[in-house]
Amino acid sequence: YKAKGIIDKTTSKQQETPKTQWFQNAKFGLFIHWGLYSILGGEWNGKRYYGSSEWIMNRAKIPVVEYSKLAQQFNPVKFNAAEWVKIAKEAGMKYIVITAKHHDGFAMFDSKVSDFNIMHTPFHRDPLKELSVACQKNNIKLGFYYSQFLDWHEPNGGGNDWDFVEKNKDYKSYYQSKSIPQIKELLSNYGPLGLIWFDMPGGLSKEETQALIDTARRLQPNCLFSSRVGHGLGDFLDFGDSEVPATVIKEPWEAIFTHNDSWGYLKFDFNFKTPSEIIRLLTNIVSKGGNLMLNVGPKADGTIPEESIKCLLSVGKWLKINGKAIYGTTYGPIAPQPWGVTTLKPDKLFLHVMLRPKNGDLIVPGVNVKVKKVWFLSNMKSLNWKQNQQMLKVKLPLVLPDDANSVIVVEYTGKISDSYIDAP
Ligand code: H79
Repeated sequence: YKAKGIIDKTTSKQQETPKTQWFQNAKFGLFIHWGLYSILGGEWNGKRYYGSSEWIMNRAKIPVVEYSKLAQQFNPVKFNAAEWVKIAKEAGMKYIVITAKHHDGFAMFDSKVSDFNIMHTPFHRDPLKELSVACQKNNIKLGFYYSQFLDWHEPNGGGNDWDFVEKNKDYKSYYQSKSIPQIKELLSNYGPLGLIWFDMPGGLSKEETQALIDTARRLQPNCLFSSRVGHGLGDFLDFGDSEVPATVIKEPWEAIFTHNDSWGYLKFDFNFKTPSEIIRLLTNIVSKGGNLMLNVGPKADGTIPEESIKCLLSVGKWLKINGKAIYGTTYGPIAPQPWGVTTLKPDKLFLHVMLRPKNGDLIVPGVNVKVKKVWFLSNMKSLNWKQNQQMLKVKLPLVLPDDANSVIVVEYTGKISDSYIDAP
């Protein structure tokens, strides 16, 4: 799904500090897909379904009555909210978004609206409540993914054409009886939320979508809503799943990627991205002004796969050293170069060197400000440089401090020109 159009900024304009400020400074978030599908891990009746495991009910056309039985065995006794939040924190992530309800219709929280929820499992605990407590303690923003239109459990919800007949459905009654009441529960019972992550719009006109947002805003004026609420509405932009836009986007935006090839836990998928790949992905996204929300798929026992934890902690190590060039920056004013990309703070330009030029000369075009000093962020070592009207040239050592991304700080005075605006 692609976000269309641009977001409604009228509310943020009225405020001194835009309410999207925290989001734009955050840069790195954790996405968590966790639900009944985590029990199956991509396998149903001995058949394996590669790819998005949270889609298994749809892909295997599992009848509602069959799928619902999974609730009787959901018991993630190893779930520990504090541990998950600690992992996110150590990874350098500033927000967490977890599936409150995915397309399968199962509420991972205590809902009075529908019994198809986690309190009606042997687990009998509300993990979203536990996460909200742990997030508040650790100063991490919490957001909920909520599938507002697709709901394969409900006769009038979108998407299930194997139990129900799509053309007979009354989507409005589904919104009125489940979707909107559950969104209200999420906005009322879990403290202040950073955002609601809507996905896959449908069944509502623009006016009705606006009314839904208005209802939600009355409950939490500062909560952000993702653009996948539909009709060009929402507070920040999401593009397609695993999609990075080609160039700088100046509106608040986020790219979502998953650690392997599935959002939900997929027991036979070990195609995990390496820490270097994540660091470079994050860097490229931040240089275009966006956030990376990286997804993991916890198992049905409540643990995050070991591969994901290891990778996250490794990315966190890099961020501990290089975070100054990521958090609170704006997009790079210099177009991408063969060696890498840039990010910006008012008096510092950060060069993210991901590929060392063979001759060791790092050419940075378009630096039309007075350079004062150039050094490696990680070890503070000064670098030799020369500047003329066309470029800044930095002499690199034979070996760079970091394999994935060695950040160079360029301290300058003056106002650097924005090549995305000023370019002919
Ligand atoms: O929650 C994750 C996905 O389940 C959800 N968005 C992310 C964040 C999503 N909903 N819809 N889609 C993604 C697009 C649908 C893609 C599909 Fe397929 C292609 C559905 C059927 C074919 C991918 C492949 C999913 C199942 C098989």
